[in-house]
Amino acid sequence: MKDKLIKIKNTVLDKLNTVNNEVELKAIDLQYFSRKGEISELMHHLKELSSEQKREIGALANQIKKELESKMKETRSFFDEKTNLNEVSDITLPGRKLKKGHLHPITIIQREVEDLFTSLGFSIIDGPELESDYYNFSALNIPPLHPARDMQDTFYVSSPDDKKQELDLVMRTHTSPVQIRAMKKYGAPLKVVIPGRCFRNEATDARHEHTFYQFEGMMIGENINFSNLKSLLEIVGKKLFGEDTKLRMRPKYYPFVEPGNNGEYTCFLCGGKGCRVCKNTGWLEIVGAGLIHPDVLRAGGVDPEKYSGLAFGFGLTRLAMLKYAVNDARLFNSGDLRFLEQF
Ligand code: FA5
Repeated sequence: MKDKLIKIKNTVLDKLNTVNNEVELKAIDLQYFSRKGEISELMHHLKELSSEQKREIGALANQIKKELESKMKETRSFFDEKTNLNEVSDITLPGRKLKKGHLHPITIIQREVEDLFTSLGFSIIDGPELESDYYNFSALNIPPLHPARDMQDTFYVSSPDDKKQELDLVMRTHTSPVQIRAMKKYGAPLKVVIPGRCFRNEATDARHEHTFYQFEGMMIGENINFSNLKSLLEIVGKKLFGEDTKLRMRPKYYPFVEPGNNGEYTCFLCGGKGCRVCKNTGWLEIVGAGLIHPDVLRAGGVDPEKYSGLAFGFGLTRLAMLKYAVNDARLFNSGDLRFLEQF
């Protein structure tokens, strides 16, 4: 009888593990668990046993019965759940539309400018956002205590090894430090663009964010001169703002270029007549640029006697503001979907 009980147990467990539907489950229920089922039948024969056997086999029979009933209950609730699910899903209903993500406006404009420069043979490279004081300032001719540091105050960070708190790491204030890194890594001649995020300690307003994007470019070769810079910036202006766009270059001091200048384009909105966007000047200040200072070439390991270079830096955030007529730079990092969903 003990063997029979164990055989029934194994058979029922096998069947419950492979049962496919409720009809098959019902059949198992009838065959084994009903009043006239195989388990009840077997229990019936208990009375024929000696009292000692009754105690032993009875206990085993009860334990097996409990175990099988619990497995039966579990299997039944599995099918019940399945049925419930089937009841609530109406396959004729139209599907729920999944919201599609899209590119951030600054990414859109970054890709547009990248496409232009790759078509002109430039490579796109990257650099660290947490930069050394040396690359961000000193190697670019901005030594400690140089007044140009005031224009680009930033967030100074101490590294765990910086026991003396020398604060030699900074959140980079511009993409220009990558000029030095690129020269050191690739040498000359070189044609690269460097899009990236920058940080400054600003009293923020509609035109100044603490976190913003720049787009740097540099070209080094033999006989690179100011005409190369001018024609390159002209091409960019026409691509970004239309064929009629004109460029004017006015002197501006940047310690890492000589001569340095500010590139301005005729306002794309009024065509140079003067309007709200260009503050009635007809011109939009878009890019800082110049010929790379010999000291900077040297810091990058490039011989200024043999090579010369040009460099420029656009504010991508400002470009996006102009292109999409956004009146506050702070909106780009706000994470506000009412703003972002418009692009
Ligand atoms: C620079 O950062 C230079 N590295 C650019 C450069 C590169 C000059 C190569 C010469 C050669 P400037 O500080 O002017 O320059 O910043 C360049 C642009 O970054 C600005 O014209 C502006 O569009 C953008 N910018 C600067 N600060 C902010 C800010 N707080 N918020 C938004 N955009 C900013």
